[in-house]
Amino acid sequence: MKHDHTNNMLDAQPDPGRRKFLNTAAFAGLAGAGLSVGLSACKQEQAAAPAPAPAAGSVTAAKAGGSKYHLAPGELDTYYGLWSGGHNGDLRVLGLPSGRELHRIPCFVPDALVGWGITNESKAIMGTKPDGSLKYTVGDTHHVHGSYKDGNYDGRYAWINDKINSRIARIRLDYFVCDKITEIPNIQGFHGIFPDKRDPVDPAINYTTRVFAGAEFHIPLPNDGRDADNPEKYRSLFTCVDAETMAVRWQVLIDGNCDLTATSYDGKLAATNQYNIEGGYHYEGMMSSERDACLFFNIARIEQAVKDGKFATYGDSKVPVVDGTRAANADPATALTAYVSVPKNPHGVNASPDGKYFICAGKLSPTASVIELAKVLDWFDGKLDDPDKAIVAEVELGLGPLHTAFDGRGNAYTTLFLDSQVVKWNVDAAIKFHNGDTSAQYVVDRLDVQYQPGHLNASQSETAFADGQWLSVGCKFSKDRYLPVGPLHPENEQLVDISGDKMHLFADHPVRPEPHDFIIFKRELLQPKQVYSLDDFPLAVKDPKEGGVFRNGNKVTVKITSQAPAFDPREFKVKRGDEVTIILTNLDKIEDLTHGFAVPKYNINFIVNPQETASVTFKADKPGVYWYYCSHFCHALHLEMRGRMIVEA
Ligand code: K7E
Ligand code: RUQ
Ligand code: CUA
Ligand code: CA
Repeated sequence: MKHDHTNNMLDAQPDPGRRKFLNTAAFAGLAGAGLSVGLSACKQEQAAAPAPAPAAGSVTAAKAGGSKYHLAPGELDTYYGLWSGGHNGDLRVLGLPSGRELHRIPCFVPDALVGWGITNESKAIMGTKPDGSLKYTVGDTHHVHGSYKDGNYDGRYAWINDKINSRIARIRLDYFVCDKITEIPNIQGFHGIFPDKRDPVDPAINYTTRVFAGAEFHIPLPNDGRDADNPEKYRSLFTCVDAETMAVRWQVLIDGNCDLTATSYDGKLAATNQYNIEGGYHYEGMMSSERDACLFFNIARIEQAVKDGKFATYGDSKVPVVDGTRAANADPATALTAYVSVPKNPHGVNASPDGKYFICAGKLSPTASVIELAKVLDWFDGKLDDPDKAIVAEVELGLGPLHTAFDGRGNAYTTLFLDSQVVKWNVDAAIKFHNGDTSAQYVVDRLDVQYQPGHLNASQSETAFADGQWLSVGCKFSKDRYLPVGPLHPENEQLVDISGDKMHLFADHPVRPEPHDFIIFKRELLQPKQVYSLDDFPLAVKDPKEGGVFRNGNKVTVKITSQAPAFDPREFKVKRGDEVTIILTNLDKIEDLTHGFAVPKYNINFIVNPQETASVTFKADKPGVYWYYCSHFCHALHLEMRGRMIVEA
């Protein structure tokens, strides 16, 4: 691909020697080059830059005992990272700056460690077919975002999308568990997701009450086999889900498609970037137009339209669908939507922490578009004659710009997939440059990353409290950066110190494929609980005396408690053909004292954390003796923690 560097970017171009080398890459040579580039950059930076001033949660505060970039044993990370797990279908918790993976939270797919998809409780959240089996066992998570209060994360929830089956999951951040999953009707390819940050009507509600969802794939509506070959019937919808009930509140019928999603700090606007306004079935069609769009939604007007009954429904779904198509929304006075045109096939729309701009990057255009939200509102108010006039800058950054993060000091950081770079640029300078001041040097710095970055995010970047300390870059290809482990490579999450003027790459963190988006925030924003309360579980067996076998015809309930190193009861009998439900409560109260419950040959294994209750139901179809045993190491007598299930012939 040819690239014409027309503006001041030459100053900030990467070393041409290295780029040439990459293009002619021999594997062995590449390894050496990557390593030496990393090390020499590191040395220069350390020699040149004075240590930044200490601040709570800052780079320097993290160093305490060890070096600036290394946590000594026993030191805790200063930031949490919530990572999507891609088609693992999970959500991961990383500690930063160490990059250590601390936890995986299963949501859309079964997980053998905790018994997700095995226990009745998790199956009820995941969704089952009439025969009780799981409705889906695959997932594809891309984007994770937290709930807000006063412009910052409030530590209540995180939400994550499932692209493959159009599901949205909520994670409780007190226990780090998924507590609800909703399948969104009428759509396919649910990709972008973003919580709102404030109510557009009631300013007292300065916290998240809605979550927005963008549908990437257009499908015939209704999708019942009728109109598969009629392009006119192919539609995409933008969806609003209630943050508390997780019910779908409403949907908007749009032209084109959705990709990623962003919300404004005042609660008035949500937006999605669109790359397929052409309605193409194949990539040639999807990239035939020179411009696509960033589509804005006027939330208060949409909700008024729903109240006024101006909606349709589709198929079996009762969800109200309002009309957000271009034709129906040409009059700003009543428009529910505004289509701002942006260059070819954008990927990513991100809200700046000052609340002023959404930035849309065009992956097939070397540019980013800066859209001023006040001007979008002006258009809705009839004060601006063309929504495209809300674009206050459209500047060239490099090849394949995807996602943008912020440091809270007026700078944006955009990944360049094709250039394998992160470019740091100044938003105000970009606006000046766009307005004709060609001396405005908006590119501040460039950093080569290894390799092909997709998402990136900076600490606190998606809040009004972006702190400009760390930038993590999700490199889709790690190539030579780790010991080879066969054909499947880990991805490379590179951590960059952005506390100074220059970006400083200082660590590679391998992650199991294949995360997309993530958020990074200060650890003090979460107050996780480490022991459950028995009262959280309606089925809890609160006292060992309540345990035992309870028969109702051929339905048998077995109530069991665990206290290291024994289950109580230690044995029970059922009859062949019984439908057995085991309810297990862990009465241990000590932090970190988790037990497992494994039953050979019955495909049962799950854990109960301190004071947690879980249940499983199965058919006792194999007579014999089955030792149920604790599968989670808990005690010196952990191996002895077992009992007999006797299935009588
Ligand atoms: Cu957020 Cu990977 Cu789904 Cu961009 S997407 S890279
Ligand atoms: S036993 S501490 Cu399975 Cu050797 Cu484990
Ligand atoms: Cu209980 Cu191991
Ligand atoms: Ca397009």
